[in-house]
Amino acid sequence: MNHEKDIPSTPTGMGRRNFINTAALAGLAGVVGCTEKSGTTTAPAAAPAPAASEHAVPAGVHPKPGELDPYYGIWSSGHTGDMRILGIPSGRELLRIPCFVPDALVGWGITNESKKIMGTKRDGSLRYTVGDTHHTHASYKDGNYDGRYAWINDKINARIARVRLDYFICDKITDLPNVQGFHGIFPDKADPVDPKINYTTRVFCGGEFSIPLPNTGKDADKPEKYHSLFSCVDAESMEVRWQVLIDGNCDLVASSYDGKLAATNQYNTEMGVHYEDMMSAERDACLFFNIARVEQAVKDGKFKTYGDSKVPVVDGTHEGNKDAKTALVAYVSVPKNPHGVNASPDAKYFICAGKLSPTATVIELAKVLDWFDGKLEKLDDVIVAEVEIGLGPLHTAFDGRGNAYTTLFLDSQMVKWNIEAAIKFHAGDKSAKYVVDRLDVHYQPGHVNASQSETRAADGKWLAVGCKFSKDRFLPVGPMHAENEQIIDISGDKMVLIADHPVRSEPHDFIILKRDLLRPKQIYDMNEFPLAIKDPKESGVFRNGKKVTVKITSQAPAFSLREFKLKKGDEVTLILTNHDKVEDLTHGFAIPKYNVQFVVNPQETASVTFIADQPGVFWCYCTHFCHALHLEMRTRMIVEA
Ligand code: RUQ
Ligand code: CUA
Ligand code: CA
Repeated sequence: MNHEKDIPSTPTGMGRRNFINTAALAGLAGVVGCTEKSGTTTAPAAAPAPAASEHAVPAGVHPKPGELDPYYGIWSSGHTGDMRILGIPSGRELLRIPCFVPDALVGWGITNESKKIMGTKRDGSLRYTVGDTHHTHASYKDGNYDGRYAWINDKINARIARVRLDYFICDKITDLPNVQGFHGIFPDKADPVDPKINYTTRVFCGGEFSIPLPNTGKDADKPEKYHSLFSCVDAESMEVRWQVLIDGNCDLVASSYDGKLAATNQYNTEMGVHYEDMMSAERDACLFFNIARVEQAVKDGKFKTYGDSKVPVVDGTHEGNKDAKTALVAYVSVPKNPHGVNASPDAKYFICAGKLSPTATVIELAKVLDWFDGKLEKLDDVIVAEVEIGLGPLHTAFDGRGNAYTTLFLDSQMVKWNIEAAIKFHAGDKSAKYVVDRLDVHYQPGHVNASQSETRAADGKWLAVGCKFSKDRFLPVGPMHAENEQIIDISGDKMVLIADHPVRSEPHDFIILKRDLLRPKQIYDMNEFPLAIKDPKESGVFRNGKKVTVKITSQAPAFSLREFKLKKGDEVTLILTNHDKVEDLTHGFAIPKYNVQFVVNPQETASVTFIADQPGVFWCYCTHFCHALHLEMRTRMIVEA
């Protein structure tokens, strides 16, 4: 650190910066809602944030026309319920992948193929049309992304979706049984037992809201019945492998590089069912799951099931886990209502941010394993640092050079701090200056991630900060504001704010990965679609009583059928295969008054089923501009009365 003089030493005895107790929560709520930025804090004077204009914009931030971004960003979208793909560092949005919610552009929730993935009720309508995606992570191999899959949560309906990263489409959605408020998600990075499996085979999911188990409506007033489940989903089959019943709740999730440990931070050890109750204790917990032991317990038949679910549920409660040598779960005490648990790229530490405590807690994984082995007597000794970093710390990213970057929601700042220095400070060396830099962001950051952050290949180039409030940073467009994702250059000692970009509300977590880790295909393989119409000559109307199949192909600028005839009341399944093989040659298919619209990408097949209940002539037309004769690309659907 060559700029130590600029940075004040770690503050001690800052009254306002001590743990925020319940009495201070009114103030917390105020700061969230108002435009004033932590004006009352006596924050350790951060080095003044340089105005972006003082710095030359490094080459490559805004790609020149035709240039590509060096990184993909995989973004959650919050309550728009989709996944977004961005180019980083430009922040250009390239794609939205509908997962949990319908999407008119591509016909997600309209085609039979997408409805099958989303799930339907008996009458064929969608089970759910809302979603809330917060956390997305991609599959690993050898500690880095392998470009197979990404997973994303739906907090509202406790579903996990998988996205294939070859085609950037959602291919499976699984319900987590007996879970409400499914929040954090993290794939494992290796198998705890078989060292040959050095890639993701499990995805861990945290259930945030405790509910009575089973949730029958009878036990609302029996606190002892309320529990949360930590779930493990098979990465390939997407079936729920097992769940762990815990005391308190889960929030976010992390996994270790050796596959032996997964963790969840927990803000409601109080098991409060009212807002105030959840903040009554000074400390909460970060739970560590011993994955090999959990799976052994399942194998040994030491589990229960709840309600209709067949998923084995093992006992991870305090009561059942007192003896370290047999414990499945370790409850590590961390300060008040922690948020975020993040794994450092050197594979040594998990970091829990304090949220209602101005601290970050560093937990050494080797010591957690020692505790499980009976070699460490006091579980508290797994904590190697608990240091003050600023107000409202939430999420942490890493640069691969030993530094952590934590969002300070209340301070509207990013703080860069050095993990080994923090450990030294905690051990008693008060001269260890662990805070390296502070930078104001705009405003109130929630999530943060750095390029390749939670991989062994963390490269310390870019930091993206998900600011929850944009306030005055963009042209005003009425009451609903875009959020502000800020791009910060972290390649030097000081963080440098490079760019703002607006995002439609409201993304949470995201990852940033080198573009060559993904190998997307831009044309489908026709064989992936069982209904593919391989030869345009197979097109036609095929009747079986009232059930009618219409087979059509598209090839710019025409559909294979110029018209097709139906009778009122027919149950129609229309199958469309796009025979174009040219990259980017997508066609659309819309049927007026029938609420049908979808696209077929090159070599893709999609189908829709509907009742021909309105007689008349309906011009089905291509919605996706494909050719000079795009407007002429139509076919007549004639429904006879
Ligand atoms: S959690 S700030 Cu899902 Cu932090 Cu979003
Ligand atoms: Cu085909 Cu437009
Ligand atoms: Ca609490």
